[in-house]
Amino acid sequence: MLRFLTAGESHGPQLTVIVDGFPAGVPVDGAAIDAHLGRRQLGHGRSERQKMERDHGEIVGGVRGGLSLGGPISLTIANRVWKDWQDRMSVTPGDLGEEVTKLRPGHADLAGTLKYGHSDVRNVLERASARETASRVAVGAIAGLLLAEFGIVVHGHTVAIGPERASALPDDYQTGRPGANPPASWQALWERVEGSPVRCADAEAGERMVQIIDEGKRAGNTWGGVAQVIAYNVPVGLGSHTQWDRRLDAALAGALMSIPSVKGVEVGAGFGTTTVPGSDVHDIIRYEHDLGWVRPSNRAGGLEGGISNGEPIIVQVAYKPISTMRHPLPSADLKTGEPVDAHYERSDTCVVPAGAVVAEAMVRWVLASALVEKCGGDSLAEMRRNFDGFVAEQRGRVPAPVERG
Ligand code: EPS
Repeated sequence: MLRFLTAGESHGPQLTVIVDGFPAGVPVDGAAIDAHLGRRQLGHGRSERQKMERDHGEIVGGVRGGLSLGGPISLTIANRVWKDWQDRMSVTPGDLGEEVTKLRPGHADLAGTLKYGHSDVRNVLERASARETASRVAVGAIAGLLLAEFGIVVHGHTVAIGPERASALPDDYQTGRPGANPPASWQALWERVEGSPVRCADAEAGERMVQIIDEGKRAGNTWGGVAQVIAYNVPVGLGSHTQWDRRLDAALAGALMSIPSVKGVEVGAGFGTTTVPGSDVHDIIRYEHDLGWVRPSNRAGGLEGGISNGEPIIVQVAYKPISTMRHPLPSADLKTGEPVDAHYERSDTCVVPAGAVVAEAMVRWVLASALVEKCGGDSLAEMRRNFDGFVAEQRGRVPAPVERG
């Protein structure tokens, strides 16, 4: 079983990650982890904090000679800002500076301080901060190293920021074809996404998104939006219909909902399936002898009965506009109950492009966990034997040619 834990505060010395149950013998490339950490720091509309950090994952356990050992992998990400926060974030008793008491609507401030009995909102906001998502991205990058061994690729991109929406990806990106999964043109499209200031494949929509973020920033306001994550080459058979907590769609939705700011998760055509009849929703099944099982559409998002069906896994994730605002909403003071403006230090105007990278990481994590469950996860060699055996068995289970005439 794969599991992970993260620890650390936004302005503490470091973030700490432990990934447990990771198979032995997987090549672990620190540069790949750092590349993903760097991608999370990008995006038009990010706060000044991203200029202060240069996230690097320092592997401090579980890897030797470039290969995973099968024991817990542990990794740290230093917070560069800590040098200016050592007194306020000190672990020993002393003067911790002025308490934060002006509650931010939409953040964990009120519920968290009441729940844990704190008098200083900082005791909650430090851990509730989306700085923690750097840890998730490191975890997702480690999971991605395992997925890559099986040809599974996962990409996230922005489909909407506020009211600005990108045009949908062409149909051939949404369905899987043996040998063309993802389609050959994916690389070029993906480079456009990586080069876009808002991680958007549609350049014109991307410009409008940049504009609306700038307007939001000038107004001291924030914008949410929607990211989409697509996973290609996911084999048939991850997850299970047999029990509620083994359904892969449920695991994906739970993992994605755990990302700060996320307020909705949609699988495939999702909410769109509710306004049209079933005949316009379900993906018809064909068998072609040269291609195998073929679906001309993928409204199911690669998931039927909680099991991956061999089509690309497609999910959309809705991010609310973040709740720390330069023009704060009316709120109340934790200690006096008096009306005050909400607390403001600094904030992002829009986190959707970074959110797409975090969502990608969580999808990688869930798929890697399901793959370990399916293939047995002590070592990469063991997984490969089981994976190859399972795929070969699937290939053998094809219908006999139909006699026509
Ligand atoms: C973030 C770091 C944080 C915030 C942001 C995300 O840094 P700081 O608290 O120093 O400004 O910029 O956190 C939030 C959006 C939030 O709501 O907490 C990061 O590294 O992603």
